[in-house]
Amino acid sequence: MGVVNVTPDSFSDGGRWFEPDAAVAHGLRLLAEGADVLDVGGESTRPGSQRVAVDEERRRVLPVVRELVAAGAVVSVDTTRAAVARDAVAAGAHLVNDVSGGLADPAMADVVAQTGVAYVAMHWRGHADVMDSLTHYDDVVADVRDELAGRLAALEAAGIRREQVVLDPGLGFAKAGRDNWPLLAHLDALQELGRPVLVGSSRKRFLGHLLAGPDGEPAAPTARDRATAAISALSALGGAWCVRVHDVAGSADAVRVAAAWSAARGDRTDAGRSATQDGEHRA
Ligand code: PMM
Repeated sequence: MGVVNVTPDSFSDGGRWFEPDAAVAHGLRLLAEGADVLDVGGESTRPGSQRVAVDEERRRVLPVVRELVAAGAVVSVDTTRAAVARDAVAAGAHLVNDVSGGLADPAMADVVAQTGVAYVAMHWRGHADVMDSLTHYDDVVADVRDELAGRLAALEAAGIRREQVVLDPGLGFAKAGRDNWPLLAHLDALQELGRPVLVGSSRKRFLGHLLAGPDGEPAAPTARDRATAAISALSALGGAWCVRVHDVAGSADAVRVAAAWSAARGDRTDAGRSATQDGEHRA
């Protein structure tokens, strides 16, 4: 899944693809580099960021969704708002990627149930302005799994079919840096919930700290792409269904390596299988 942020302020690429034409051209480049899905978002979730108005979010994402769909892409809309999700699906989006897992907007579940699209439910505890104060866990892997299990049950109770849902541990969202590694190392715990798992580690703060120089200064966001690709390979081997990344070329190679590796080991795995081949995105 390649990231197309139509925002002036996302933490790693804010402003670069803010004009619709630039965003579409970027999306097409990511497709050529091997993306199976393009994730179009109009609201930054960087720590501390403020919300954008719903009309502005619509104005940013809808033309880009429309054009990328017309170009034949499988498109996901990255939004926590039911109204934006509904309009994006009407514009042709195939997936709704909701970093709040339905918690930010009580109307989201209805839109997903009614449209029948695939739905990424990410682990979330609060908006970007407060999430860094919501990082207490007794056991981060068990707590995130249990909170996602609760979400899955609530989404089903709201009329969404289980088969529509993809789960995501929400790396960097209400997580201290150290919390992200056990979640990655124990993707199997999330898979116990019986749904495909999406991993979004790309360029995140915890990688900046991992790759800090001798002066302790975190590596810059674009200097985190090789580490992101390493996580893509390991996530694919760990059974992830999808990795959401800014630099598609590196992760597409990494996922191919993982697929060849597990094939040689004789695993039955989904690593390297295209999301567009199996129709899972249409659930
Ligand atoms: N991370 C970001 C945005 N959307 N969606 C999902 N499903 N999972 C993530 O981890 C995730 C996401 C933040 O990254 P960005 O600002 O670079 O888009």
